[in-house]
Amino acid sequence: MNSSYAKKTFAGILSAAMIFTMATAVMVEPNSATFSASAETASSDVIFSADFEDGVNAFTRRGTNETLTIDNTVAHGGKSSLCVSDRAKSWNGPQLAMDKIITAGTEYVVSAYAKTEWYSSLTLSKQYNDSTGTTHYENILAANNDGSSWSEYSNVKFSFPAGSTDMYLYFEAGDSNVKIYVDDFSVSNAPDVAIEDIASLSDVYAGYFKIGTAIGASSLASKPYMKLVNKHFKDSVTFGNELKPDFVLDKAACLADYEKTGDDTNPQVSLTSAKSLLDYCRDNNIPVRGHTLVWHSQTPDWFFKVGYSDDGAWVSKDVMIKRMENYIKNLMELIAKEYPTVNFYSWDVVNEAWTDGGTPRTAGSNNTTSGNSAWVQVFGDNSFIDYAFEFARKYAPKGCKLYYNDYNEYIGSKTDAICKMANELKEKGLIDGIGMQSHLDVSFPSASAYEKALSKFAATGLDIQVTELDITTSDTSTAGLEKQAQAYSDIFDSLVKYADNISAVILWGVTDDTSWRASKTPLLFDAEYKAKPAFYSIIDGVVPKSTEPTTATSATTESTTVSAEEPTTAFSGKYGDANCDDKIDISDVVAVRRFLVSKDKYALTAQGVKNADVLASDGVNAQDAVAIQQYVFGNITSLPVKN
Ligand code: 9MR
Repeated sequence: MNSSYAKKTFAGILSAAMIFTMATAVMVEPNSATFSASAETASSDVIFSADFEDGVNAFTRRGTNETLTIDNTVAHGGKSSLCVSDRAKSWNGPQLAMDKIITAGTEYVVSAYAKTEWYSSLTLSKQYNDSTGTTHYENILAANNDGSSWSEYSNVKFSFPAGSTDMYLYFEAGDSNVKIYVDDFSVSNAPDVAIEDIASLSDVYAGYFKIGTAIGASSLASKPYMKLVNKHFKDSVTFGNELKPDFVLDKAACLADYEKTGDDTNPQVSLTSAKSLLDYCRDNNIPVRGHTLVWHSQTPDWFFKVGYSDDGAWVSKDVMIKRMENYIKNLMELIAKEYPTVNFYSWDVVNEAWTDGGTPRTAGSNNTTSGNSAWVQVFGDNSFIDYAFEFARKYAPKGCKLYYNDYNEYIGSKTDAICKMANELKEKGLIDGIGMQSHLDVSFPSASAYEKALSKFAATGLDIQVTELDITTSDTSTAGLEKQAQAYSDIFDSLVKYADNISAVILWGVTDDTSWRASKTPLLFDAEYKAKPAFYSIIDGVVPKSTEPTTATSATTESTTVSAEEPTTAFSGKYGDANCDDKIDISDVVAVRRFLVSKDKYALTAQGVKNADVLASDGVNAQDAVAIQQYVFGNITSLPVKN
């Protein structure tokens, strides 16, 4: 991308700061007492409500001890609320059975007021059984209540995976001694929000590389979310969890097979968790990145233990080689049999096998000590990688490309270890590419450090895929989001530079609120399904591959000039003030960028157009936005820009 998206503006303030540790769960901890995670408009389509004026309604207790009463001394609206007292465990509290109220696989919003008797964590959660009968407990919104004011839950999105049964919404509180109060509770159909009429990301990058995203089974329940997937990320999807070892390895079937055959080297697999996603990819003809076959994380210990027992001895290397081969064989065969038309164009064969220092992981169970590897425990070293690629090559569908995938891949010693391993596997014809996860932050790594890793990986001659891109920011103010946009722009500049070596760029999710790093808003769309400055920054200035025009992108090629009929009177506006609010600030930069993407949708007034044309009379274009931004950040001191 020959983008000039204010590249220089922030060059001086990028600094090396933090290295990520990989978290395994996301807690959404809003800092205000109103928790809203929904699209802008609540549906008026209320399908259940309870104001607790006349009784506890359909609510029941989760445990056996609690007492549910109507309390006439504490109320949000009306005269009373639901009070849950005599709690004995933190998970005790009020629950509402949902099976007769909602349909699994569809998105809804819940609104309520809740409080605790005194300060405590207060969590809105859901419980359900999946189609195998396994019970899941998942937080919808985890926060604290100060014990005096009501926490407002305003149109908070939730859904249950298709096929779920025994579904509940419930509140629980960390302090098992506090009473929980709930009032004005309602469930509504989620509004079907229209998505913005803007350029499609995968169209903008057509000819450069595929653009894709990660989705989960729960994503399918949200119509607006899936509209964004279909518009911007239709080249490729990765399942966030559903094809990982802990989702596909079927312990009950493994034990049954072992009992029947006496052979514990033929692991049985199931696509139950991935079914709805595979159906979606089949029905919409969307190519899939398989993620992931061999990983130290999200893999049960019993897979490595004698007789598939939870607490048995580790198996020998010979047994594990057989298990690994049969696991990969069985999985590939099951997918080919049940989903013959789904295009698995690539697979992450091994994930995260090297430490940042370029050494193998410590032997042991990741489930006991995070970061340890049961593969290293059984093999003694990283020699399991060769076997994994050998078996993947043997059983993966024809044409499916095989990748080694890792994070912090720009840290020198890790880059070098990956390159060494990749070159050796390449010699043997076992590997096709390197996956750079790319979980980045606005402050680290620098674009040049990232590009250095790209250049080293490109030098192996293997393909590169950016497999899990997101860029966090702790500052979610307008200026913070602009800084994030700059970081995205810088990374995409490097990716375009290496486009000949890169076949796919995959974002790790679509909207911030559903990200594994939600509190740091790392993605291109916000919770209201609106494109963020980061989105505009990466489509800005991309020269379409097919038509090769002489100027900027499809979105920005048209310069808008003030009508020729306009008299050429002296300028009487305020240069830079694109939104005519009498101030020149970052919102003017955003207004200009949006205008360049869609003049209809993000129209500027005639005066706004004149004010925005700070490069003097050549129409509004991307360079005007850059100049206004430079002015806002003090890099230039006056507007318009004089030649
Ligand atoms: O996005 C995944 C998240 O839902 C899971 O809780 C987490 C658990 O390990 O895994 C996340 O995906 C990871 C990916 O598989 C490998 N690279 C790091 C990703 C983020 O943790």
